[in-house]
Amino acid sequence: VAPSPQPGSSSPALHFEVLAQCGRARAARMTLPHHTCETPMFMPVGTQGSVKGLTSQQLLDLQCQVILGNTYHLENRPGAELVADMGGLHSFINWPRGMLTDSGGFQMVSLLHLADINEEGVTFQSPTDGKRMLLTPEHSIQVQNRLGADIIMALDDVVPSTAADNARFEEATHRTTRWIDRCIAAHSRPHEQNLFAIVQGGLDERLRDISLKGLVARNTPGYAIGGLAGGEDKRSFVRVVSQCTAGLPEGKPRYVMGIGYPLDIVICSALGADMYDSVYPTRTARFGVALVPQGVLKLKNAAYVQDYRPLDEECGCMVCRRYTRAFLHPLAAKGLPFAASLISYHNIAYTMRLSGQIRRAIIEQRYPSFVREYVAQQYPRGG
Ligand code: PRF
Ligand code: ZN
Repeated sequence: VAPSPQPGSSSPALHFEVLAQCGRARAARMTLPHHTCETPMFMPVGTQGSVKGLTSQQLLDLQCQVILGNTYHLENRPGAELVADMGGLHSFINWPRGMLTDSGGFQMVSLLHLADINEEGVTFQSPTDGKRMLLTPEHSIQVQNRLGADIIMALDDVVPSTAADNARFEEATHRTTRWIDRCIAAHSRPHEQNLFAIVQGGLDERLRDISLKGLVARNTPGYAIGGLAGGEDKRSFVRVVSQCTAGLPEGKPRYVMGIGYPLDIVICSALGADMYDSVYPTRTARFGVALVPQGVLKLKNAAYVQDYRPLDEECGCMVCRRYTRAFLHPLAAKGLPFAASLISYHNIAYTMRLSGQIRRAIIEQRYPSFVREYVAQQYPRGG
């Protein structure tokens, strides 16, 4: 019997090929203008164009394939025009591999709390000079076209899941679909950059379905699942991701935005997601917290004063080969940038290694047992 063909797709600037499937989980290869990526993959976030505490050489050493930049932060400082004059984000930050920029709306809504959203766009007060600024779908795409990332994100109407009623979620769902048409029309570089649509709809099955149908009909090169990671309960989280991955095309990449807890990456991959991003590994490092297979180590804790083991015996990263928990403890306790930098390095190494293990388990058709072992390791008493 001939093997059944695996799903895939080709767009002018993205080629996606599923190499193996295990249940709903899949391992794929995604070719972008600047890099060929292996999925499932984790993408570290570099807000201002740099991943906090790490050099781009370190990100290369860590096998990072794509890093994130934020439209809003980069437009604010140094400005997209200046970045474009420097030859785009890749040469500005000296990063040869994949880049993805987020559209900016989510950052303004979540970080500033000053944003006011209407049909035209997102209005916010600039944190640098206090001026009122309007970010429209057209402006977000124009800025992202100037920055030149391999993947650019549609401007979506993101509702903070805590402070909203059903009518607001309904409005945001339909508006996100109307805005994707404005984003597509404004996108001037479809042969160099891939515009991804973002599924919204809160925790409501009917709204998620409306969003999925509307966006899938627009046939973008890839899709993101937005509106999650705001502290919703795990059952709702799993239900929404599951519904979205089931409703998205099999042959295109699926990106769950804002996901970085190791267990969430493991679970979303089981549901058929391919890409993740989060500040979690680097942010938690700045609080002195290291990711390990058993959970986390809070290095400020006095328990590590005489602990001469590496952070993670299984890791083998530059930090785990050179430094002990006892060495890192006082630096973390004092909140020194050096500690943040070393722990960030390890935490990214951990998350990258996890993605690789997930991928291998899928290819070797043993993902269900991998998930069971991973969960058992993190919750040894069944908690
Ligand atoms: N939309 C955009 N960026 C995001 C998200 C989203 O929903 C999330 C998840 N809430 C993280 N980053 N544009
Ligand atoms: Zn390590």
